[in-house]
Amino acid sequence: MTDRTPLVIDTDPGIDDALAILLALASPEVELQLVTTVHGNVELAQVTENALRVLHLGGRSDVPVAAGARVSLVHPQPERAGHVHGAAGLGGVQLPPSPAAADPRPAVVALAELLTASPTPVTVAAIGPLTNIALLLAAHPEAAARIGRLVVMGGSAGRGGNVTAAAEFNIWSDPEAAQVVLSSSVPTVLVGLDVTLPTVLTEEGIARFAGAGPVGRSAAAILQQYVDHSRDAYGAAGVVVHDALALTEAIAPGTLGTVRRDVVVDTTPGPGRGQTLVDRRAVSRSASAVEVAETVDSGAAVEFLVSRLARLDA
Ligand SMILES: [Ca+2]
Repeated sequence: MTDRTPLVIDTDPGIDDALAILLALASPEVELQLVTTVHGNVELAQVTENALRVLHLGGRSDVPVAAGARVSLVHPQPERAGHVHGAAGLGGVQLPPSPAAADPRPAVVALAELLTASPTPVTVAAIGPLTNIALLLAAHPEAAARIGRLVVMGGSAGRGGNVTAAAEFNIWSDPEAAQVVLSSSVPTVLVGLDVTLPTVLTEEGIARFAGAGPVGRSAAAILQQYVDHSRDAYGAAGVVVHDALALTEAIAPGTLGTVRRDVVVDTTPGPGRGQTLVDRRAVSRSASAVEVAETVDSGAAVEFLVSRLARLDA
């Protein structure tokens, strides 16, 4: 028996996804039971391979990885993010292959089976496009109803977008799926650009876990291309690790200050496509309301991440 919260990560690794997975492995509050993959930063086969390799890096090739959706629900995702994450998704770093193969089950089946069998509520951290979670809601609603907490990295209430003027990457990659998920009654925390952009992992912070040992060193190597991109594109001395902040909230609920809001996703084909329209006029009482993360203690969140990652080599 364990009092650790069962955790599933639905992911498209991805540099900050890799960091998020390692953070979960370093955190005694949660027990990572399943990783499901989804198209997003790069193609599905590549993100699945990356997930296997990141788990192997963290010494946990026993955690099953189930591959999910190859494409968005309705429209093809217009653009991937290889220019940020490297063509293979892990910043040009070649991690050693895992001895494990992907789970033969489709992601949605693996997720439904885990949710149905779990004696305690499961936290699901969705840090890629929401295609798999929308499919779970459609195909296995009784299993989806057993999700204890769904922590989504995505969207923006007041900071505009990062892939278009209006939209954040994960939501823009599959707006129809996001609308399905954010209008469902699954208890959901939305971790958007409002809290991720101010939370910067500096090169000094990276150096702390890079110096802890081989796992930290590999994590830092994966981040290097992202650090370079951030410096060249934005003149920033550090990187925003969106997915790792969402994982911090999944691991330590209450890390972020949230307010219950009604959220609608723009699914029109126009310039607003993928925008999250967060109604901030009032606290919502609706059953489908979303806990929108609005405040963050960025220093504490970064310290949590850095100190946990340094433990991987302990
Ligand atoms: Ca991601």
